[in-house]
Amino acid sequence: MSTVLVTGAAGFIGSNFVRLLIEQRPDVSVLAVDALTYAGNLANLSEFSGNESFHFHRVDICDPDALHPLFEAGVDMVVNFAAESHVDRSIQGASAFVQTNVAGTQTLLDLARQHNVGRFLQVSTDEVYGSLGPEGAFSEASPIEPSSPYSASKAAADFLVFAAHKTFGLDTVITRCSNNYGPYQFPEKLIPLFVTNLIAGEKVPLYGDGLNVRDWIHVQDHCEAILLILEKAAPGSIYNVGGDCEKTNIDIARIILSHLGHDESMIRRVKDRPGHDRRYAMDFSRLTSDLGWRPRIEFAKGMGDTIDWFVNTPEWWKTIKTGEYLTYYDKQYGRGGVVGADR
Ligand code: NAD
Ligand code: TDX
Repeated sequence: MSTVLVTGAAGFIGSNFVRLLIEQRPDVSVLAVDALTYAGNLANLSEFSGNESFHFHRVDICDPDALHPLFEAGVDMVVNFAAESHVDRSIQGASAFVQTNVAGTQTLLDLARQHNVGRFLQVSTDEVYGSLGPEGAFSEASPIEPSSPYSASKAAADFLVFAAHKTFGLDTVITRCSNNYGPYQFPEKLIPLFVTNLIAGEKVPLYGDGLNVRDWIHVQDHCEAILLILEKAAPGSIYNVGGDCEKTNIDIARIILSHLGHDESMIRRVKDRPGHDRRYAMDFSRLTSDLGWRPRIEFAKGMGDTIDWFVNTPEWWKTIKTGEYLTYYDKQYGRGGVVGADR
């Protein structure tokens, strides 16, 4: 049985990836690690509590002493989702982003090297490439030109991962994906914020002219790409992952408004985000030609299902809005414990 250490496992994409691993790889033991910052929610992983191939540890990726025993017990692969992930928060203050996204990634790289980990997958983002004009798409050869403190910290981490490969021969791979949507996304991000506001009868804040473009991918497609790259990519490789689905923010707002039976009077125009990247688009042809991956979930269906998930799972996001979710760890598992069977 191989052990995969998944960091940031209680977040949006990390928890969806844990679900995929447990469903599709019964021979894998999942070592889930998360510091449970405001963005980490144990409810995202509660269905695995008691599952023999799942173990949760509340650990900060910047803490080598806490991580050491986990690596010592034997880790075959690391998938690093742990990050401060929200651009607006990075504009308010960058230090947590530098700490977790840069220093935390280096801490994991050092431990992976010391403990002969077989593969280290860094979950990166399209935002490291900066912003596009109206034409073209980012390829893996595009210059790294991040705009926000968030994307700058993710770019720094990418360079450190690549350096660990080149200098020390660590087997690393980097994935750079576009904007994800789907269940369990924290309701500070565009889609879950707009959906949950509207369900609660509140207006939705649209930044600037609403014409910024993002490429949207369902989180399940992203997770399937990560698993494929984890298992099949060549050491040192970098892969773009995209949804082939460009939408302006006003398009997204209109889709959500119409699905929930509202009109545009529920849009509140607000001041633009400073340094707001205008457009992202991904050329992921390398991933298609090398490993045969393409996104499978059609956007209209994926968005409809996602909006319905938030409509049908109000207890999930309401406990986030009230802050109650922050008490789950202490309530359910006590302090410093392991969730799931002992290793
Ligand atoms: P998220 O904010 O929902 O989850 C991040 C998780 O990391 C949380 O559970 C949080 O508690 C944990 N974490 C934060 N600091 C930590 C630390 N120091 N130690 C341990 N755990 C810590 O983010 P997400 O949207 O799931 O993104 C996951 C990864 O994917 C990030 O690296 C992000 O940069 C990348 N990414 C996200 C998107 C997207 O659209 N959401 C797109 C491309 C790439
Ligand atoms: O209230 C809002 N109003 C609004 O107009 C919010 C939260 C966002 N927006 C706009 C800003 C962006 O153009 O919507 C777009 C999407 O915003 P976010 O959901 O904050 O995502 P983005 O900034 O594009 O970054 C996301 O995709 C890449 C993730 O948060 C990153 O972690 C990932 O790397």
